[in-house]
Amino acid sequence: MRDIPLGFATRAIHFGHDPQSAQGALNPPVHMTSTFAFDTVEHGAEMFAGERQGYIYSRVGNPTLDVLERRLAALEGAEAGLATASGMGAITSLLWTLLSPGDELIADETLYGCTFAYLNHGLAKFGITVTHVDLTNPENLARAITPATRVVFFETPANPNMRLVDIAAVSAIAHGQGSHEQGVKVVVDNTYATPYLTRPITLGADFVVHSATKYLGGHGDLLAGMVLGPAEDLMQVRFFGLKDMTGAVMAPLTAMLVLRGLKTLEVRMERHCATALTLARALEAHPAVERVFYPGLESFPQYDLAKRQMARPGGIIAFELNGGLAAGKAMMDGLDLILRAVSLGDTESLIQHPASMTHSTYTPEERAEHGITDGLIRLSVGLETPDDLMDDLMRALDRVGPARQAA
Ligand code: 3LM
Repeated sequence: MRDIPLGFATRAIHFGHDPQSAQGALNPPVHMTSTFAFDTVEHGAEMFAGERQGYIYSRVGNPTLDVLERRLAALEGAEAGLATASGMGAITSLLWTLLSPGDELIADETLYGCTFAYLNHGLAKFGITVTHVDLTNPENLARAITPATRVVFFETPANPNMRLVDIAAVSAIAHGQGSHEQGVKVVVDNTYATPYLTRPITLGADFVVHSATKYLGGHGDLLAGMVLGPAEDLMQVRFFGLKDMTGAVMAPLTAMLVLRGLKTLEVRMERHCATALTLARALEAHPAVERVFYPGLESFPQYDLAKRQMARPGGIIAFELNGGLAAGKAMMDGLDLILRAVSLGDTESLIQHPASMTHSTYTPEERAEHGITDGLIRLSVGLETPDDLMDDLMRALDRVGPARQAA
């Protein structure tokens, strides 16, 4: 191997698999097995005791998942990775490992709906204090950390309103001020950005979680999650959080599909981002649109941070119409090509209404407090011909009016 670092796409295609170890097969074999036979009883016992390397049972490890875990770790700049059955499986397996009753978790104000529910309705039930802090100003974290704080958790960009958090600034504060002897761990949900746009661990974060259901898989045909972080910590997540607490294990066939998705992550993200910027500009110029939240627009409140922290501004746009929710519903129902569906990061463009769909796990009061307005619309820009998406969107907007002036 060359000793100069390999590029992102090269790692996404090759890292962690040598065809010569698999009879020349370009793709890693899919190990469809639940269990693994031991040479001798003694070897099996040594593996259980952690004194011998090897596979035991696919809830603990599987060679196909291994390739994916090592490959995504290489893309995120992490020591190790862990594959899970879904994004929620990744978040729950990690946090059940890091937290105990009496501990505090500090989270940003805006989070994906089921993450919010898990923290506030789940963890909180088991004696863990969940405190929401506006992390768009990192100084707020310095004021909020207490001796009980163990974890800081955020998304950037956040689902669904696109707010950003400065990963380097928040990590510096978390690591400098945690009075707990083990320090405050920073966990970043990197689902929206993907490692192609942002690598939180290289900016100081301790762990990254993903819904690999989204851009990493990329084709809307699977549910998957990933945790990335220090190898020793991930061993604990594997042998406790995943093995005993959630059992949220990724299937080998899913690992193969995520590996296939990763191969084209760079070219897909380039196209998602280019089309999203074009659509965001057109939305901003349309008289029916009140506000557009897209990190690539000069009007975006954190435009400078976006330029510093993201290689490109991403493939998701959030916006509100002048006519509020009623106009938004009429506009979404008027679309012919863009599909009304939750999820994101797929080849198909998907549009949805967070308040009644992905973020309906919040009460209306909670949504108001956490920056999720009723009129907000989320568009995940797909890989269709950009002009077709533009036509569909503009036609639907013109119908709810006021229409654009003829050129
Ligand atoms: C959605 N999001 O449409 P899974 N973290 C983030 C996410 O966006 C998601 C998860 C974790 C959506 C799913 S809503 C019913 C559909 C930032 C998922 C959870 O467990 O793989 O779905 O990931 O916004």
